[in-house]
Amino acid sequence: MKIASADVIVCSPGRNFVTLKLTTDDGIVGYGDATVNGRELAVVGYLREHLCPLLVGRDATRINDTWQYLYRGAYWRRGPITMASISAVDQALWDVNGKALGVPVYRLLGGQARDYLLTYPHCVGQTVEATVEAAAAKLDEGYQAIRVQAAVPGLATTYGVHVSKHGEDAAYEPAAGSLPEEEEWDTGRYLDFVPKLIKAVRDELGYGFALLHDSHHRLTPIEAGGLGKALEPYRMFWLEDTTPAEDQTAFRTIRAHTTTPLAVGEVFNTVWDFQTLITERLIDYVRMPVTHGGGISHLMRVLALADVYGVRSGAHGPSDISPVGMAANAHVGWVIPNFGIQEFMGYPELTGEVFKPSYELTNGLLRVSDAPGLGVEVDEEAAARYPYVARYLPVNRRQDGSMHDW
Ligand code: CS2
Ligand code: MG
Repeated sequence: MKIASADVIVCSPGRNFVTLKLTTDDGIVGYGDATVNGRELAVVGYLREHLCPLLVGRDATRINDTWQYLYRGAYWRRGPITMASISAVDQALWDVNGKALGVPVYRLLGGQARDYLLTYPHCVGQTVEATVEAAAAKLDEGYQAIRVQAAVPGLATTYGVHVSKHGEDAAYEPAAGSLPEEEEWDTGRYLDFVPKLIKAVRDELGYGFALLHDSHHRLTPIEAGGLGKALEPYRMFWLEDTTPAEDQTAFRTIRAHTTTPLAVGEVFNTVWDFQTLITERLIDYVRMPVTHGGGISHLMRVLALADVYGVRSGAHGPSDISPVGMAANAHVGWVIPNFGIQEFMGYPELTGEVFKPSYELTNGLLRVSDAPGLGVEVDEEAAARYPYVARYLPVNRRQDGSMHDW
């Protein structure tokens, strides 16, 4: 079974997605997600100009060799663009091989290890009361885990809190065709506010569910340690991305000051980003998803290392990871011993016109289907109706005008 063609589909049904399509000489089609939010066309260029020509004619059954060829064979290794591109090839090859054998990908990965995947949605509000209300509504729907973010009093904008004209959480759907929105940040106000928000959620709704919060890389190590400590009474499931993610050693300081569980890695792309964090037991959850982490093959290796050190999975699952990437996350979660949780932010309605996943989300529990491969169909005619739209993520400035991490 040889790869006969490699094509890149770029579409924007509600938001931008980059999808690699591999077709074999016997007509089997496999898909892989390569979406890098706000830098989509860089991945398109990497795939179209540099990887697709290498793929045509290759043996589609040699997933491992192709991975090594693309990773070791490139002098310039790692980085989000390279690894999302390699990931898309890897996902598409697993999809092709599942379809060729008539089995879901999870069967090729060793088979089912659990009956469902616990997921968490986003609960946001402009006030503490509105956030508690949003959280209560999700718990009423049956969710057993929730992430809460609320507007910080005194700041014009807050990460993760954006109520669109439709009233939904559209925090990560940047305005089309414009320059990045500028958000405002003040660490002191944030640190004063978050323990109050989390306390209100526990006081009002109790402890019978997993509670998560995301700091989006905005704190120093000692500020993060202090926040983790302040949140200890509220038994968080995790505190996410406290410090800028480049610095693995920052977690030594954070860990020394708090027992609040820590999650990091949604912007990581290889096992090397986790080497210190995992082997020194500095984190509890790996946020790296299949799409940005070199594919199913590479994420499985990272999670095998994590398992040795008692670290579990918690894959990134925002709406900028396509349903193909979400399905790939789900197949990995289905088979590994150390599954923790899966983020499932949900998708704009239009996305469903292009991507038809067969996984099912019921009462916050995600189940993969027995459809061959990854189990996601892509309607290319529908994709053609929604061309790419230039969109940036926001940037962040402190009140004195200087840049801060977003
Ligand atoms: C966020 C992301 O889901 C999360 O935890 O941190 O939504 C992130 O901001 C976006 O995916 C960026 O593309
Ligand atoms: Mg995050």
